Amino acid sequence: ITRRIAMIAAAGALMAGAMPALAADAIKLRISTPAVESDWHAKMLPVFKDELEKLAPGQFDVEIHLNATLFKQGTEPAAMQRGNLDMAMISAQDIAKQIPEWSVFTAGYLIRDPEHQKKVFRGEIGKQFYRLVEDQMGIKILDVGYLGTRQLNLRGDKKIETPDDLSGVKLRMPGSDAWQFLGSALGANPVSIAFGEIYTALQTGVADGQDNPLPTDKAAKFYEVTKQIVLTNHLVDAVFLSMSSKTWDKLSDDQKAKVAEAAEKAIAYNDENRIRDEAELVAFFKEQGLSVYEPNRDAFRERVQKAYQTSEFAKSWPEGIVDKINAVK
Ligand code: KDO
Repeated sequence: ITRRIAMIAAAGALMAGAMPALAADAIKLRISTPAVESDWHAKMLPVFKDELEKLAPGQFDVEIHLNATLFKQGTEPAAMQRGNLDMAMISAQDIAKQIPEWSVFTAGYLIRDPEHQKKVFRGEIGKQFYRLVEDQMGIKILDVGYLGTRQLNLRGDKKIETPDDLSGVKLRMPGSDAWQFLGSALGANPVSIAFGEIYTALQTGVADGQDNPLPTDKAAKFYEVTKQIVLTNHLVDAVFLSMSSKTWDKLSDDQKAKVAEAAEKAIAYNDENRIRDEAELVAFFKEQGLSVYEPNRDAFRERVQKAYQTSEFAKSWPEGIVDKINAVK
């Protein structure tokens, strides 16, 4: 009997030894996002997967979950921190919940354009702020992606010139203090609703409007249930393609470099397409019958900047950070 047990054990060890060559041994990378399939930051995920497969064949098994089906919007950082999720595209607003300094990047009218955004986050300021996320949250930011410039999108047809015109408007914003604050800084009454519920909220009048970049308004078909887009340019928004440190730390140096390279390619794909789309989409929305126009942007900028400068958030910003961000050329 002892011999038979020894033989079975030896056979088991042999099988186990054969396993690493099989694909089952590939490192699983589960990504979760609320993004809809046709939006560019969703489309960049298969780009990431394909690039990684080219660079490191058979080493990774990238699994993409869209529409917040795996984790609810805003819960991705906690899921990565617990080790239940490998990757996500997180926002500055998500990070600011745990690292107050990060709220500086939730401020309207601070980052000027996509180029400024790239320079800020790929430069010294980015390094400093990414380190905080690594040290305090156990999340490794791979790269910054341009989500687009947020604009107001409303059901009603009352013309909006200044923040005062938004008084009483129920503006859907994502559910966190930093997002809600932006809604009130714009002059509206913010209501907290998850991304996946915006369409119905607009359709039924639970919300009078929402704010998102133009490519997202198109991808999620918000133009079907709204009448106007007010080009406030109030937030040059970012998504940070990130990985749980629990997963990152398992990778070899070579695998880390390949993941970073694939991430950069995916982000480049997102950014190029999104920037091109933003330039072309005004015409699309006009064809759909929406009125699209620029309000008095100076009035919005002044009100929003003042709201942030005098806010509780600003008290946690590192000394001189706004000037440093402004000075990035
Ligand atoms: C949104 O809910 O309005 C938002 O644009 C916020 C972003 O941070 C990001 O979560 C985005 O939704 C989703 O990726 C869906 O596009």
